[in-house]
Amino acid sequence: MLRITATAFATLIAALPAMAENHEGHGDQANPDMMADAMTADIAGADGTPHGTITAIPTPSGMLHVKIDLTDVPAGIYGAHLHETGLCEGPEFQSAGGHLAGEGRDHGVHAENGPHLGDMPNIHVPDSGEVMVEYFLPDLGAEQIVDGDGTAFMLHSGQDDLESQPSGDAGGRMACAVLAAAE
Ligand SMILES: [Cu+2]
Repeated sequence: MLRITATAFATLIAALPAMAENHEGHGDQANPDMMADAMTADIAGADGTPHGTITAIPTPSGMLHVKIDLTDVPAGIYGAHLHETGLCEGPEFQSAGGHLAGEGRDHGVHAENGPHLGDMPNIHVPDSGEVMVEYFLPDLGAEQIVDGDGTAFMLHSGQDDLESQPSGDAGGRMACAVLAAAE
């Protein structure tokens, strides 16, 4: 028992200088911590009802790791996207603009030039009203999330057909979260 503890302690001590060095190493980039930091935001309906959280984590692979933890949502199948403007103004949430699309790209994985950078699979919410999902979004880094207009997460009131332009015929905008605020 004592031996295991001592080994763990030694490992921690050995790791400390490396961690410190890493932090300093980031200093010469324009936005040192932005690249690696997770962004977490509260998801809310137009009336302010909380519906959970979204966390977006830029990764060294160039993919954005997204975790969505939904609460208090009626059972159903809902489209989910990242939208181009980080502004959630009810009741329609039109302030969030269209999808975070990417140059020359169409909506949906079933479209020839799809998907948009911010397209995600539909979220299937069970009777409990709670579900947690994780997605990987290719070619999406921190610089596209934290741009001048910011980025919003949008949960729609209908199912995304993953093909119709420009937004998958996913119905209205049910809940929104500001991942990075519009400047
Ligand atoms: Cu959308």
